Amino acid sequence: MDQNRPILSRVATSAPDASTAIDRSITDFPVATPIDEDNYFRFHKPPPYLSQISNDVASFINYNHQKQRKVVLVTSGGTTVPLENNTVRFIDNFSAGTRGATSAEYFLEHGYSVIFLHREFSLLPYSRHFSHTTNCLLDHLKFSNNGNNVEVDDDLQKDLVSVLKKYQQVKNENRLLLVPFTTVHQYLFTLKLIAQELSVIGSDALFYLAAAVSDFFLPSSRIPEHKIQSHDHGGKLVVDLEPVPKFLRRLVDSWAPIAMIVSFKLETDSSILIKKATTALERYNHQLVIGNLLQTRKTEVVFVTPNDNEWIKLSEKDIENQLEIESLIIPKIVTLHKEWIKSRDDLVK
Ligand code: PAZ
Repeated sequence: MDQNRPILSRVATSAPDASTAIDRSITDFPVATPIDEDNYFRFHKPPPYLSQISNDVASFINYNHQKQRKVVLVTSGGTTVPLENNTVRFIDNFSAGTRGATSAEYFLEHGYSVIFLHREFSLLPYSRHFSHTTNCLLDHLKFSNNGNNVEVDDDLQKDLVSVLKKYQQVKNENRLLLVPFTTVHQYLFTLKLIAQELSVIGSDALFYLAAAVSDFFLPSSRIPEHKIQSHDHGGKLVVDLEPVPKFLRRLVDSWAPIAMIVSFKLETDSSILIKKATTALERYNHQLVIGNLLQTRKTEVVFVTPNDNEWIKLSEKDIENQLEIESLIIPKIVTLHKEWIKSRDDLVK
């Protein structure tokens, strides 16, 4: 048998069947008001580990600010909505965290320090190159020294050396902080906390919100403690969810009012993408919405600003050369962030 043959069937079960993809043309929920914020954070218990994250984030920001580095918060991966307190079942979404993990690497290459708020066990910067689905490391190792040591195959040496060098440098310079979440609830509490910590560095902070955050959730007052039994409701499970308050407006207005904020808008229907992205920009009053379609998100995105829609697309050649679209997105954002900082500085002169 061929030793190098992968043991994983390389089919993509998460690729959507367009005809069954969801249609999100329904009207958006109202933005969160200070009262919604108050109620949400008052009636839901904060995750027990929040104070530890607070310390880690505060010292990371402080250290990097002293080094005069800009700090970007990259959110990545999908949030879950638990249906039970002792969670056996939960609602999830498709996001693997590719956009977030890839973007984080390009921000690091551009000198930023990165707080990576990610779904636990989703893709991470650097290690993503050798994840179980892309390039399983075990498939590229061989024994040496009579089976007492292992070596990496020649074909992976170059890539591994290059990724490892970047990873170690970033670690040595203390420029990457990984902060996990699983549920939408943990995500919101942690986002608020990090935003408030980042407000200390004003316009040097950048928010790059690429996580796929649930639109619906089950309030804690209605979550059963134990596993729902199949006979509980006459054999049927009817789930009645509430809309997640739209906290982006609170982030812009109150949590980090001087930072630059970039959000993503995902749709499946190309005919509504620009309209939804433009509406988001108007409602939340931030600096940039990047629109993308589920089906083409790895090869094209659109930058939607108050005056302009600019498409960024990989060419056939780029795709052949395995160029990542984030290598085109991030330099543009770095430029916009510089302009943002300058405009804020000019305001106070
Ligand atoms: O994680 P991934 O690379 O598979 O997908 C990235 C994405 C589509 C979740 C992201 O680009 C995005 O659009 N995030 C925002 C989703 C939303 O509209 O809430």
